[in-house]
Amino acid sequence: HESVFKRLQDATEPTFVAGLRNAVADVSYEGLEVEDVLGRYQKIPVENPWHLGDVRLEGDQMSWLNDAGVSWSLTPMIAEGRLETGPDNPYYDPEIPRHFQLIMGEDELGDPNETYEGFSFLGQLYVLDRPCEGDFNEDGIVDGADLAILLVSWGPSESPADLDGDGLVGGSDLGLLFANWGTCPGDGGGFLARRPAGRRGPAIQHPPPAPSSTLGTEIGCACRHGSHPPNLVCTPADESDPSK
Ligand SMILES: [Ca+2]
Ligand SMILES: [Ca+2]
Repeated sequence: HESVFKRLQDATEPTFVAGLRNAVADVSYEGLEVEDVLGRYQKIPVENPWHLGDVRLEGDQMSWLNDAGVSWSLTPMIAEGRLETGPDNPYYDPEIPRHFQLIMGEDELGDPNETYEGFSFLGQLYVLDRPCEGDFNEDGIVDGADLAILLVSWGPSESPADLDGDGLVGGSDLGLLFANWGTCPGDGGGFLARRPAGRRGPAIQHPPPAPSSTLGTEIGCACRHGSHPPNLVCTPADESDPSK
């Protein structure tokens, strides 16, 4: 830990500090599972193909494969908050353990929450590139167009609009969509919201804009006070709303 603290002392870059603070703070990895860390990652910012890659699981073997085609094995130590690397890691140093330190997200007060965000490696943040929940038309923003798609699928459905996967497009999916309103990807909090504009998609706005007032109010009431599908009480406002 000595080297970590030395680097922490020397660190000035906010993202670096954020990553390291997770490493030294009392972060709970309870509930985090191997499946949660699988997927595609990107370093912020991406500067070369080593900064994009996938954490994969083939059989029992976890590995990292970057876009430069370089791969090394990982040993998941999820409960301890890290993926360990070994001698096949090009950065391997027998004197210094160089693992992927798992990073949990932060709430508005900067305290760790239970959302897995990515990992830090060699002091760099790699963020899990998770699909944008609620962005059904994949235009990089969750807005009225996506809401319209959800409303059309209301009821028992195998539509992608069934965000929580319970076989029903309903109020809980609506809640998830509103939770991601305007932002893509992420939860609108934590270091993800402070990251610079990425190579893909629009710059992340912080705080995310609220849903349009008319639409939001009507849908919100319908959602809170009854189980009626919102399209029974709401006009398709997003289509008639000139601001859309
Ligand atoms: Ca969209
Ligand atoms: Ca659902």
